[in-house]
Amino acid sequence: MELDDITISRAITESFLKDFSDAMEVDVAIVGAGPAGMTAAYYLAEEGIKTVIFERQLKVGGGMPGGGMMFNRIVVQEEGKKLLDKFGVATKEYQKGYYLADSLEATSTICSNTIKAGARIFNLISVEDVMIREEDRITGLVLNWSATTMAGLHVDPLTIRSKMVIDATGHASEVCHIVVNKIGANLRTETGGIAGEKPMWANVAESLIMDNTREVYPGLIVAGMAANAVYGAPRMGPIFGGMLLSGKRAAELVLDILSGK
Ligand code: 48F
Repeated sequence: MELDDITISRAITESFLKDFSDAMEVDVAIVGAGPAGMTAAYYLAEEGIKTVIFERQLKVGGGMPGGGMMFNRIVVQEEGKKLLDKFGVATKEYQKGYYLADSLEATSTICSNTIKAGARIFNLISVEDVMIREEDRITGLVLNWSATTMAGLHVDPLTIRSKMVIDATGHASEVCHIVVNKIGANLRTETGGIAGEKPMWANVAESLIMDNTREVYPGLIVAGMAANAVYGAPRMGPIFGGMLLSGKRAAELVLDILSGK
């Protein structure tokens, strides 16, 4: 068969634009394709919820592929191992209760499961603002190509509508910061603002993260490291069980809210 370059180009652009247009009205829009965001998307898509993730970087996985200080291994505890088992990621017991996984296998396998479950991931797109309607409820996201920001170009963004948004942006908790910067300290935290993450303490961080995974503003759930940053809990470094479990918890909260529970 003789290959036509233009057919290849059309296949890519037509298919992408169709999917991007379809993603403009979704049930759930997730910001960040780290472990928490992808796990949330997986559990939502599995339930037939129309879910999309926007990821700023070229790669997915956030802090997961880098493991601990570029040693490409991650550690999970017993509860986290159960989720890695479900995704089909191999683990090896290091000591009782500490399980090791290859960070690249974990990242790629969780990503593959997430897409195969029906969630769509758009990389290279940054969320730069939120859309607020209906009595101060978050109803969508404002997007731009990450490359426009990197190049310092003055290009106006585009907007998508979603019933719920999940902030899974990691340490930066960017969506929560956008809300506070734009409409004041109105988050469902003690002060209404962002408490900021505390120094490394894996044991405490991992135990607090589930409770910190909450609807922090109407229509906005905060998950993963962003949840601990917003509620003033410690960071935890390269143990990842809490990220996976927080993503799952975020999906459960969204399912409850969407079903009116
Ligand atoms: O940082 P990240 O992996 O967040 P997470 O899922 O997991 C945290 C761990 O990696 C690690 C840790 C574990 O113990 O503490 O830090 O909570 O993934 C967040 C993703 O969000 C993207 C960012 O590029 C990263 O891949 N991101 C951040 N801000 C935006 C964004 C934005 N405004 N628009 C799009 N993507």
